[in-house]
Amino acid sequence: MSKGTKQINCLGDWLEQVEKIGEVKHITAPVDSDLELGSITYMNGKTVGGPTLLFENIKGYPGGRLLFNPYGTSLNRVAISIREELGKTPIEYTKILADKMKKRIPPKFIEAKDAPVNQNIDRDDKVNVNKFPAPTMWPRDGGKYIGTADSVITQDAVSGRVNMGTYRQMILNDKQVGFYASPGKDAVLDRETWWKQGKPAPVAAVYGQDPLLFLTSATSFPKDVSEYEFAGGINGAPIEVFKSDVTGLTLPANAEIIIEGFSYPDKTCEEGPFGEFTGYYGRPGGATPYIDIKCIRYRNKPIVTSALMADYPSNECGTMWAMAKAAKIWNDLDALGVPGIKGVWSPPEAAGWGMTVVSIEQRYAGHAAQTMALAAQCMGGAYFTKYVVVVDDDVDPTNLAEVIWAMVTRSRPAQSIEILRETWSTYLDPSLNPPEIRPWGSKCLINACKEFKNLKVFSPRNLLKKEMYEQVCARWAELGFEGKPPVITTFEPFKDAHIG
Ligand SMILES: Cc1cc2nc3c(=O)[nH]c(=O)nc-3n(C[C@H](O)[C@H](O)[C@H](O)COP(=O)(O)O)c2cc1C
Ligand SMILES: [Mn+2]
Repeated sequence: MSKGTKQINCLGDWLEQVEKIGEVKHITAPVDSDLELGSITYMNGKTVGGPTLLFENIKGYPGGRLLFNPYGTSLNRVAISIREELGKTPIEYTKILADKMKKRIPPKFIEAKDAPVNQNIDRDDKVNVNKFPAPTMWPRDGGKYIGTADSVITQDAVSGRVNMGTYRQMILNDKQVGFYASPGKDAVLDRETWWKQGKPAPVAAVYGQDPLLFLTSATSFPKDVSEYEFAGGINGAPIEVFKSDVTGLTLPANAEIIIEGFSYPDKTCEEGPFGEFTGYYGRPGGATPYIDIKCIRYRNKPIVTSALMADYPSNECGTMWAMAKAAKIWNDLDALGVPGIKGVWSPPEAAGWGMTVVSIEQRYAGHAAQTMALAAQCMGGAYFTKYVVVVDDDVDPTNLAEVIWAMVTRSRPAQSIEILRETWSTYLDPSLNPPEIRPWGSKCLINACKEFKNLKVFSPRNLLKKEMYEQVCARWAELGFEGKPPVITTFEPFKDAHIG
């Protein structure tokens, strides 16, 4: 955290800072949780960089508050979450986040009684998850979703490692919520470790957490390390936690709401459908484990966080998800020793995680092909992603227009494209039909770099001479243009290039 800026410990601290930059819109008019909350969020999301919405008057939930799409498409709100100053480029933030992800700080345990989330504790008969506002977002949704922008906490029964992941929860009744998780995710592997021992799996879901915990929950970190440690590393200080007397789980002390209970292998519910991050309803509703809630902890006047899944730009699987994924892939490529990586991006336009772009300074024959193969299958990049594009370092991977231009001018489809088959995907991919073939996916790898073996004969780019660019910049106002001249960073390399 930079000097003079208050440390963020909870959602309230984060909101205070986001409020200062004018990116929280308070909605005090009465709004219905049934479709209206979601529709307003979808329409607000159409403005790229628009505010997060704090609903303060939800019909049927007196005093209830709900924060919809904390991140959306705002780079500023990601910057605040990763404790950075505003004003940097997406690639600069991605690199900063990648570096911060390399640090790990274990959480700090405090007494349960000192945890703000324990201001109110409802146990057993008193449990009623319906006291908190939860939206039905889309017309075909199977029910009200209380958990979307959440952190679900599970533990490996054997190693004891505590996991945090973002998983959806549909309300079934006052004391039960669905627990949908895709195959291969840590929460699925964790719950199976308990079930294998013949025990119920302890599970907690946090609504209204520090958005940094939401970011780390939504990122694919190594399976044997707790996300608490990565969150601490990014935070620059340990995350405050306490040990639950109900499930034994390690829970975030400063959350707004935590539900906790147990999940059983032989107890399932009809869950979904749910309008998902792809912009489509996922698989038809199906048998899903659920959480039997034993305890609900909450602050006074808590805020529920919610994520709308939609087509871009209204998708909460947007800038945050894209940047966290890109940062993780960058670190994975570094760890594998791939040289010359200039930038990694996962365009939020591509359903958050559908595409990866890596820019490299090509150093040797096969470098580009190697980069795209590893970016496609490393832990940070393998899930769902269908298109992996590698571009040269004069192309900004965060600028889709530049990426597409590189694809059409530098790749040769017959030579530059590889297909990977039967890869890690999801039941939520609408293109996998009939649905029985899910969750296997495939990936298209596109080498959109200038062919390394033909670099010497590759047509030079039309580039400005640096001196002429600077001259025009200096005369910009005199020439009658308003505002600043465009920023251009790549120039004609030959000083004495003959013009005319
Ligand atoms: C808003 C949002 C909602 C998500 N919902 C789900 C979900 O319902 N099921 C799922 O399997 N993954 C979901 N994900 C993706 C996982 O959170 C993500 O893959 C994460 O890395 C899982 O972490 P883990 O494997 O450490 O538990 C969601 C991600 C976001 C950003
Ligand atoms: Mn994990």
